[in-house]
Amino acid sequence: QPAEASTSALTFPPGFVWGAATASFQIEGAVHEHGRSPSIWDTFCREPGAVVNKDDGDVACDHVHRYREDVDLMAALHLGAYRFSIAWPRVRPDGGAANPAGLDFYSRLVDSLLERGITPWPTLYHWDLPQALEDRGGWATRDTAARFAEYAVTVQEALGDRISTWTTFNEPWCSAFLGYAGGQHAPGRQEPAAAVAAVHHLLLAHGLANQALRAADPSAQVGITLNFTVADPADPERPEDVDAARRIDAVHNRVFLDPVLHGRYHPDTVAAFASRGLELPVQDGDLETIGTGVDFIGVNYYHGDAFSTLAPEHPFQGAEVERPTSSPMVGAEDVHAVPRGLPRTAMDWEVQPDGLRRLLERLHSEYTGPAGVALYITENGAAFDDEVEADGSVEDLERARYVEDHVRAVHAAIQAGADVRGYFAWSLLDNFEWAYGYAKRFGIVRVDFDTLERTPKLSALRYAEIARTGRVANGGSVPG
Ligand code: GBH
Repeated sequence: QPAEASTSALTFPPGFVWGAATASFQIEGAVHEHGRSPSIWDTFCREPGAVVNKDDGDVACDHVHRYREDVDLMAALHLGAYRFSIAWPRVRPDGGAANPAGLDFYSRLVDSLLERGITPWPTLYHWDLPQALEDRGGWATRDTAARFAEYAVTVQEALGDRISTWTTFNEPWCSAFLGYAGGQHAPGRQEPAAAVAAVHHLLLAHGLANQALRAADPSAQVGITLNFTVADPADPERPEDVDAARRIDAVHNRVFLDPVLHGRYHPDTVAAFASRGLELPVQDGDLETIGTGVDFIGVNYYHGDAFSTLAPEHPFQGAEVERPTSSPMVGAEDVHAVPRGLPRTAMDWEVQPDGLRRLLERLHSEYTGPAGVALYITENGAAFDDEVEADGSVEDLERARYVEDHVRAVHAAIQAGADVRGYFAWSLLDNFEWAYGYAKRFGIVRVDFDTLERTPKLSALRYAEIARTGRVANGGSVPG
């Protein structure tokens, strides 16, 4: 194991943030407590065939009742920050009036983090839209953006005195395209026109909330987290594949990057949607609102892909769900992800740390650098089939290596000049992995879903050393 044997270490800049991330619906449970109303995920879980094993979020990690224990765990792991999300249906049930009991939970969570010197990093939306708002059209409806801005103000008023950094949305790509076009995620609609409308309304909601948060606290840092795919042509010599990668970039990455950072939609994105006869519902002034400056872009990176217009002989395996779904790649439905022979995780996602370095360098040079906007890795991690030893420990060497290899890739991007200021491991805990239910484990901490007992895995202990020292062993060249 030459990586571990090496004596040299890579040192991160002082102040670099080391954290871990979770999301409300994936860990909280307590879905009926203190006035929380159903979200689109509560409904979707009851849809036949939508979630593996018919799993739901009713108990999840029971974090609402165990948050103190979880915060203790974070402190033991030397985490400097904790990225969590706030459940809109807990704070404004049915999208209606503010609910003090729901807000109080987050207030207590924030206080216990601060008591242990852990910076709270809240995200306002990680996919749990109040069902009542979906019943009125959800993100396909413009009004939802205005409702979101009201909700953001409610949270700001309750927590703003203790929060320095806000993230408006987590991965609006998933909300729009998996939720409204592909149907893999709640609300499970398969209407490309609704997905394109959702893109614009999610962005508008981000812009309105960004303005409201800044007006309430001019010193607050506000950003948005996007999920990226690093799109390579499967065969760089094949013009159709080069074009396929360009179109995936347009409908996956540029679709949110350009409006947020350049105040316009990229022509490739507009063209991709137009190829399906679809148009973004832009009204006067929207792009100015959406383009209101941000302080950072949160980067969620799991894997890249090689793309081709030719179907691969051995395609990636999708979710083992029974419900029929469609392509989420509106305007690029003819494009296939082609396995390259790289190692894969339990999600069947290719492990390619160097994709993260390339992504960060590209974002910095093309989008964030020129605007003076910082980058944070807000999610990175992997599902593997963990084995529990007789003594209850989990020696998840693959996950530990995944994290360390990606941390080294972040270091390389910083060396190349990218302004990256933090890294959050996904996830603190094994949790409800959306359409895969509890069947896929991303935690650096194991959760026994019968006893709800938490046990740090080897990956947690190794990550804690990185967080404590701000250094990672120099593993030599980054593979992939
Ligand atoms: C993140 O999303 C989520 O923020 C988090 O809640 C989740 O638990 C975590 O990652 C692990 O899944 O095959 O065309 O559907 C995952 C982002 C975006 C990664 C879609 C896989 C597949 C593209 N995902 N991508 S497609």
